[in-house]
Amino acid sequence: MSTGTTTTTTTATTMMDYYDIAMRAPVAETCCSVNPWKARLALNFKAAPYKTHWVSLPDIPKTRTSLGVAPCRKHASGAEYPTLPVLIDHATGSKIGDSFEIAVYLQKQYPTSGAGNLFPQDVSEIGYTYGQELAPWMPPLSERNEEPEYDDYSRFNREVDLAFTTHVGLMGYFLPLENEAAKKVFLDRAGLQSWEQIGVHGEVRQGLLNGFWAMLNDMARIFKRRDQGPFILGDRATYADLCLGGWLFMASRTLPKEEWEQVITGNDRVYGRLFETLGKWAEVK
Ligand SMILES: N[C@@H](CCC(=O)N[C@@H](CS)C(=O)NCC(=O)O)C(=O)O
Repeated sequence: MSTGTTTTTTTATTMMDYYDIAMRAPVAETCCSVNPWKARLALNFKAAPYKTHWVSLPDIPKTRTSLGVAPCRKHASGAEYPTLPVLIDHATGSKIGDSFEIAVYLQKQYPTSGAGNLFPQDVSEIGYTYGQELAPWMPPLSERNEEPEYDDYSRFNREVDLAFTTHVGLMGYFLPLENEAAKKVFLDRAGLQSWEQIGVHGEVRQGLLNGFWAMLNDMARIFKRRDQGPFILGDRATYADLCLGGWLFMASRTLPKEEWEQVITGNDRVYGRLFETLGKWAEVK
């Protein structure tokens, strides 16, 4: 007779399905979408078993619909903006379509998995704010959940997103998009005809770069609170590092070489050391 005991596990053992945006082959070397990178770093941090499904950019809306995951972002027009990543955990029947929610889910469901707690301490003390909203023509960031779990991390994530998204024009032209159909999605959205028009060159680039360097320089103060790194709070990684890491992975794969070199060598190498250390959770599976 069954004793009626149930087996619970706090570590992930069932293969999950993970959805990221396909770039040009070899995709493991080119994938560069920031929010999927944040979730990938979290999945690897938690040593979760998962398989990545690469979705062509124009197919994101129908993929998200077929998975039954409602969009969590809107375009500036107010129209729904279906995005990736999405994570499906068959062990619990959970479907999660937002990188922050994925990290929270992994922590709640699998508290002791992998490298441990993604949210080990309050990070409101980091106190970082970018202090500027996005230009009105840019797709707004996802609305923050009113009362999110780990509110301090959610706020930090939003400020980092504001800081980098403001300068994302430096990277857009260099996205290693899969094909013309993927480029057309961006061109149609921006009302442009040729990929060249996406590029930011010359004096305009210099102006945006000046803002980018100033932003990175100011943001570097978040590292000044501890004696040694490589993480924001010292020798222990938190999800805050992974939020910043998502942007560093995108920048590493899209910025022209000399600009990327400046990111990782500048500011006492705080970004360079963080990026290198996060490499241990950067495997593309
Ligand atoms: N709040 C969402 C935002 C996700 C998001 O914006 N994803 C972008 C890639 S980083 C996307 O899917 N873009 C698709 C497109 O531009 O068509 C999250 O954190 O997952």
